[in-house]
Amino acid sequence: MNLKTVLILLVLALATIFALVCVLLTRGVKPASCEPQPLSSQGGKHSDQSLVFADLTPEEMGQVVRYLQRSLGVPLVDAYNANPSDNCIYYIDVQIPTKAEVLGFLDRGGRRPPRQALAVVYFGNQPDPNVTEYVVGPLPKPTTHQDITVQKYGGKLPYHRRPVLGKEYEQIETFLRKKALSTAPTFLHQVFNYDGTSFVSLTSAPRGFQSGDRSTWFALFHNVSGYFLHPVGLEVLVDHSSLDVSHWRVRKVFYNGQYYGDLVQLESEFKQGRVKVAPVTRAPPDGGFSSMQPRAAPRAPFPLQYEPHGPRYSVRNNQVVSQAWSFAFGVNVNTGMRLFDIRFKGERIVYEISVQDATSVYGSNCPGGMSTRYMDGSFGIGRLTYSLVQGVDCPYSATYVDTHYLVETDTPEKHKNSICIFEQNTGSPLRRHYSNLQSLYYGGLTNSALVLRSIATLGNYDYVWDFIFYQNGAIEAKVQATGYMTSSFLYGDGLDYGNRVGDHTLGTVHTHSINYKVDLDVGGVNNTLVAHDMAFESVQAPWSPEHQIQRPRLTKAVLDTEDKAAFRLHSNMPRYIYFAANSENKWGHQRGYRIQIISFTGEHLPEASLMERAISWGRYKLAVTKRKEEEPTSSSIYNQNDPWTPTVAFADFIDNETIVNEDLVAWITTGFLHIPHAEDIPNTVTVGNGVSIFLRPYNYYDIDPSIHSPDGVFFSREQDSSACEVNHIACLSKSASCLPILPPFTYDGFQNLTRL
Ligand SMILES: [Cu+2]
Repeated sequence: MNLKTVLILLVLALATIFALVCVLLTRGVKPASCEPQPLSSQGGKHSDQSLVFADLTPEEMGQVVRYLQRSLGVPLVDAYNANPSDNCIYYIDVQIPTKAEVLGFLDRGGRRPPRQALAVVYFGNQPDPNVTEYVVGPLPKPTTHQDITVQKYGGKLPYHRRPVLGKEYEQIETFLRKKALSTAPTFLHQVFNYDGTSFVSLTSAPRGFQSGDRSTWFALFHNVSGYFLHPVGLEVLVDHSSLDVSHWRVRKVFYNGQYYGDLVQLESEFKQGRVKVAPVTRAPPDGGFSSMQPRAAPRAPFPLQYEPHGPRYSVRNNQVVSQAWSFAFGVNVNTGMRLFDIRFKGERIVYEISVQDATSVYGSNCPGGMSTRYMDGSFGIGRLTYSLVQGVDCPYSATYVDTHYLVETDTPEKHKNSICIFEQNTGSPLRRHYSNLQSLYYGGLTNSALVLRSIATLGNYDYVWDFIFYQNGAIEAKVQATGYMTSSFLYGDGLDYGNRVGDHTLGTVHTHSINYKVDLDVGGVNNTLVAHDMAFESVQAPWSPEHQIQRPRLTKAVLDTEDKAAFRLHSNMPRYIYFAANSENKWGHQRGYRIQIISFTGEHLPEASLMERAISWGRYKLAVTKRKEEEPTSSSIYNQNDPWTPTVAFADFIDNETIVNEDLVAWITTGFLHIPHAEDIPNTVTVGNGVSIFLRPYNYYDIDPSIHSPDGVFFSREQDSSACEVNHIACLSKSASCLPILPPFTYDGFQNLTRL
């Protein structure tokens, strides 16, 4: 055996040993220290009391449907198949009991409030078509229903305000294909090589200029993957206001900058050679530049997080509990995430924080684009919350929870794994100090935060909704936008309305505005709003009066009325605004929680606009009002299709009531301007497209509560920082040296969908 052979054998032997070790490790042979510890040793406890906030179960939804079918005394069609002239159940959601009832139950040993549902019914098959809202209860076996429409909205809900059903969109699509486009065969064939199926349409909204209108511009796109980026330049205004589908009409047609009465006229003028044509080559089925197919093969896996001893939080029913935090969560069909009874170390800080609406106002020189003011709550931020992909949408090992909805069908729909919960190590310190003066030591705390997330897909784009709970008692509500932009056909002065991002594609300028309801209860239900800021004062130096000092000084004010507590977007807002309790901390300061807003909003819509009142929450970056059961939301699903007579006009909430020592609610608007650019292709990225609000303790405690976190680290020069007893991080190489046992990848997000 020569030296070369010996070396080869040695290498082979080493490789075999290495492979064996790898196999053992990947098969899950691991030190015992990797086993999850029981949660009882981690802190908080679950309570079934939080079920008072729970979303309806599929069984409860079924009970309500059957009760309504039995009890309404009119024929009900399954909304999935309903014509505008039918009666149908639009949606069913939980009716959260009043705050007084809930607090009586949670805090004062009162009875459990009866469980009730809210059922929204379209009555198209009546002499006076309308939408009616019922409270149905008690669950699980309902015996009564009460019409609350007039009490809730101050009047009946005219039928024209109703959100458009999937069935109605389908009927419009059929109308476009069979009745409208079929009248321009030469034009469509010669310009687009249209084959009867190669277009898809995208709705705009609102749908007209005045109450009662239901005329929608539908922009046509090539039917390929990522079609939002493939406008063909043809848009059709469909009047679908009649409850009789056969009476629907085309009111206007737009093509490449020119307007026509209908497609018949467009066809005729085309044949006479009077139409300025801009042919668009059809993209490949994968969309070409709009395809989301990765352009590179995967290489080494991306970094993963794992929990060496298993999760340090627990999810049971609708409640999350961690060492320091607990809260109840749910999803409103329309508005999306809602959290209740948020407690830090057992003390309630927030009664409710919930998304209220998300709007986008577009500019364009095409009619669909220029008239689009989407109010996403009307399309259903909650119901459009779909299955999350482990490892991309949330950490691979997050806890995933299903949600159920009953919307536009009599059968509950399950969205599997559509909420995720995880504890995230941000990889940076929450606080730290290295001391090199006087004595040598280090103290620090890893910034590990508990996160609740869902992602809603509203047509073209996706909103990532996060609620983040930090170890210092702070809460962050964060929203990030991603997904496809929507686009207009590029012609003429299009570049005044956005950037060109494709051969014929204009990325159109638009706003994103989001409104949150934050019902803080700081040290009790009744709070006062206080502002602190800083102003410079000029003073003579006491020791040298001939010299001036520009000295920052605190300014303090109690904002005692709703008007003083409503801050317009462009007004100066004190930099520190907080909800103050009736109690003081050890240092004699009112205990408080501060509201801090990270936002880049601009004007939401000029107030001269006849539809501005429908989104008048957008006037204010922050408005604090006295909490009222009659003012549960800042927006309404009925505002989208009749913004000219808004069903809920937030501006009316601000009527200068006194808000000293009252139960207060903060309505917070955040958002940003989006001028789509080349790098929004194929998708808008979350980086830089996120905004958030923070709720942070302000003299609420006597000291930063994170000092009590068991994650803290401290060692001095005199100590052996590599010793486990001194520094628990030094144990990691032993206690966390195992491989995480990852569950297999699964995805059920394409099942159970009732309609695309
Ligand atoms: Cu955008």
